[in-house]
Amino acid sequence: MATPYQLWSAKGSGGGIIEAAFAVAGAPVQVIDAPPWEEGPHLEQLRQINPLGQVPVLVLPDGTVMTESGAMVLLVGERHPETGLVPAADDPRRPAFLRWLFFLTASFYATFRYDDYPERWVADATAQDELRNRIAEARKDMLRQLEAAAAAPCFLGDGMTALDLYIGMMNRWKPRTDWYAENCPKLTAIARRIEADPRLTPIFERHFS
Ligand SMILES: N[C@@H](CCC(=O)N[C@@H](CS)C(=O)NCC(=O)O)C(=O)O
Repeated sequence: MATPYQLWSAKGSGGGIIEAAFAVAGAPVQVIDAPPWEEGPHLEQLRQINPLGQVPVLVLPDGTVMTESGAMVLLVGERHPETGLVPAADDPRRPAFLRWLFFLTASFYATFRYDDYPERWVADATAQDELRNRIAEARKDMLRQLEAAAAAPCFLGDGMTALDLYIGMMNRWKPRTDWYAENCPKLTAIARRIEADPRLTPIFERHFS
């Protein structure tokens, strides 16, 4: 039997986005639970394949290691073009897709590294609170930008793309579902649609039960 794709992931993490991409592609992936926030022998193994100690990490059937969820969804989408997860180079939605994929990963997702672990960046407790609060506000500003740019029923209009998978999963993260429902109705509608997709509902149930 061919070596499967291996996904190092953790409950509630961005690994769920990659699992969702594989589910849409109908392609098998072996999920390895490696929560970076829990002590255990998996931590050293995780750091060996990703020195940042983060999940998700995708190990390809040929042994190539990929970090960065944005790179992974591009790969899955390109290897499974029939999914429409990644609009093709000549698709008019392509520039917006690339823009918002990088916004979601490089600007938005990246913030969690700082306010989940403020003690890594500043020693003083007051400074840690300030860092947490400022990042929380910056994150809400970014979500308002996303809300203004969102179409319906999917982020780019018709046709689910990888952006919708991010929006679905991130809806459960800070500032949490209730804030989204109150402030970002379009993102909320996209997230609900994604969670209700029968290919994806089991992933959400596993990640958020
Ligand atoms: N840029 C990375 C971010 C990954 C990330 O922040 N992962 C979180 C879990 S959702 C993590 O592993 N946090 C632990 C840490 O940063 O130490 C990506 O897009 O994959």
